[in-house]
This record gives sequence, C-alpha cells and structure tokens, in this order.
Amino acid sequence: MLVLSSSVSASSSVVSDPAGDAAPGSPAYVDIVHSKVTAQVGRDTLYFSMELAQAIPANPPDSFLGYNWFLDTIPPAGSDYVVVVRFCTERTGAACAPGPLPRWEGLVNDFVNPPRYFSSFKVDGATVKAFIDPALIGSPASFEWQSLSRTRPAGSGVAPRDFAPNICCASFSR
Ligand SMILES: [Ca+2]
Repeated sequence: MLVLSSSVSASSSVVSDPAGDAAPGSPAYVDIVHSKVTAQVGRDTLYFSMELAQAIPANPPDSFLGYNWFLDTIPPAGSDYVVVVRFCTERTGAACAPGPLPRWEGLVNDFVNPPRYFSSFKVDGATVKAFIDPALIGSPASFEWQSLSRTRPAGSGVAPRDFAPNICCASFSR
C-alpha cells in the first residue's frame, strides 16, 4: 500500500486499552480507551492525547484528576519526563502550583528541575490533549512511553486508576 502524507502529522504511536479495566470504583472518565503520541512535524510539536471511556465533566466533582504520559527518553530504562494535565482543587493537597482553584494545569516534570508549566493543553469532552515543544523533553528522536490516570496526586499513596499500555511501554519515533 502506498501511503502519501499530506498533513502535519508524520508519525504516531497509538495504544488501545479496554474500557472497564480501571481500578474498581473509578469514574469512567479516568478509564483510558486510547492513548497516543503524534509528531506534528510541520509545527515541531509533539501532540499527546488520551481518550477516556466517558467525557470529563465540565466541573469535575473530584478533588483531583491527573492524566500523565511517562517518557523514557534516555537509557537506561526508567522515566525521564512526565507530561501532565491535571485538575487541581482546594482538596488536592500540596501537589499543584500556587494560583486560583479549581483549575486545570499542564506541566512537564523531569524529576530534577522545577516543573515547567505549559498552557497548550485542552480537556475536550472525553479527550485530554497536550501540545508540547519537543525541547521541553530534550528533543528526543524516539522514546518509550506509558500513560496513566489518577484521582489522587502521585504523592498520596493512591495508585493510578488505569494504564495504557498496561505493561510498559509503547515506542514512539519521529
Ligand atoms: Ca481502560
């Protein structure tokens, strides 16, 4: 089959995940059904998206929601960056940046430096979208990745609610 690429999307890494496999008691809007990384070469942008089994409420009743893509860009194996879109409230705890609550925020965490916040994200019904300057993650040509969802911050001791892929990792190259 001959494939002609005419759009800005050049390469994608897509993971499908079953509906209904999130941690028991979780809302369907943390149950991942698709997760994807796409290189938007014409814009030198990496597009991260996650589709959930149900639309995220416009005003979530949750104290916290987190949608994360863990990226392994540098050997040896292990996460070097996390792309995060999260919903922060007065009940979240200490995990979020100072500012008015509740609100959504996007950030890249490299586990060493302070988080770098970005505004190029969108919570669009059942899809969470983040558009990242590759320089924020060290401009890798390829990386391994795994996405996950949370209803409590990482430091809370509450495990992620769902993973895609369930077993680390998917491979992306641009
Ligand atoms: Ca799922």
